[in-house]
Amino acid sequence: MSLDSRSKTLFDKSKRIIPGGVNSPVRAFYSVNRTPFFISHAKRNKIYDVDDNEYTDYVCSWGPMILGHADDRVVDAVKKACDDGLSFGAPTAKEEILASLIVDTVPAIEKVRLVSSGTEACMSAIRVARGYTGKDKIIKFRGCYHGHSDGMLVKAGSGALTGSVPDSLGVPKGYADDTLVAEYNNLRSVEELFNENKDQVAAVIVEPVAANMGVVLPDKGFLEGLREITKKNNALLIFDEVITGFRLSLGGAGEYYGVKPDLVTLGKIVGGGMPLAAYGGAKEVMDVVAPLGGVYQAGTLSGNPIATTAGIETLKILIEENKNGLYQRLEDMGKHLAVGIRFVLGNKVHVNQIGSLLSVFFTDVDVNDYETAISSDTDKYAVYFNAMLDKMIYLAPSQFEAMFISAAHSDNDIDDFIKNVEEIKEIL
Ligand code: KE4
Repeated sequence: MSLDSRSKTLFDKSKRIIPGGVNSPVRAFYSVNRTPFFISHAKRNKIYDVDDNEYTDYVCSWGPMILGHADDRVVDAVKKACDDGLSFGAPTAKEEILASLIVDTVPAIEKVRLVSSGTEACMSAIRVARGYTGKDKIIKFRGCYHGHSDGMLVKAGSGALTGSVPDSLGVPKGYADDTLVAEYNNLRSVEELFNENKDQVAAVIVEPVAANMGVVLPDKGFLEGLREITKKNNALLIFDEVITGFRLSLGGAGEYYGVKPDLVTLGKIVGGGMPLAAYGGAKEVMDVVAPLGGVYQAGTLSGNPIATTAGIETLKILIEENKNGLYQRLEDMGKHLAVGIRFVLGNKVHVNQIGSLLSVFFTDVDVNDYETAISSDTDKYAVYFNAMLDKMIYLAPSQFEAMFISAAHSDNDIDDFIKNVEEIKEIL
């Protein structure tokens, strides 16, 4: 991309009136030292910038586009829905239809509330846990990201880690005091926090597969251990499935690993790319939510008719395609890609992969927790990112994010990816 590209012009203009020129930090490409591209459109597995460059997309809008971009069936339904109005601020049948699809596919969810972002889903689930248990403290894991609500920006992952600013300015000390930080894949660190904060912990919130320090898989028994420890301490277990929900399997990580949390947060795929997320869980827990119970949560655009249309169509397609082996095909492509990258790059990298979710870490150690994840060479990752972008392959512009494969990708894309990695391996 030439430096005097339309993207550069747009970036310069945007920087004057939008902080950092972007509406979400990781899009600024700051950790890969490159002017970010501005997108004009996308279709299936391809994304196009304003300079008419075509890339094969392995970001997929950070997960929502599991069907591929601009799926005709979803777009047609959304276009049709627009003719009936964009927002009412009153209940519609579509909210019940989407809620039913979620309840029927996510094992732990008996009741669900629709919101507008993953951040809002996590923030609300945490408030429900506090309201239900009457306790204040929350245990999260270093490197896990649960959106940008104040209490969660403590040793967070994703953009907060990318900018190596795990904590955030503007978070009052009091908020941080009620957020306890454990180590992912380290049950003892969780037990120690419970022992040091007897009867004060409302919940443990975890990404069942961490994907915001790069993809880090749960050790065998880790999730089961969290279930046991939270039960023993009368605390709730919250699975933040904003990324893994409908990604690892139709029922998400809870179904994949056979562990049933008390609350689940969903985002990304559940809205089909529109601003829609959700939180839900056991009826007894969710019944504390207003107007039924005393935990307040609200939203002008919650359950928006256009966003619910995109979510309904997306979930209906996933449910149907699941019968035709969609998730197996996504897993096969993920495995094919991981094996190919490992073969070409050897011990230059460590690749973690599960289903259609994977990360390439530039480190020679196994990555199974926060410490080993941050041992990666982020400068080397930036070289890899730029070299692959020059090969028209778009990856997450950060070592601490994930790669996503969609149903619109093919084995030819995977073979092409591996061929390109082979061509650049000398500089890695
Ligand atoms: P949103 O508020 O961005 O919809 O969701 C927050 C969130 C919550 N939980 C998990 C596990 C998440 O991964 C996220 C958001 N993911 C990041 C990418 N890792 C969104 C991309 C961005 O921040 O621009």
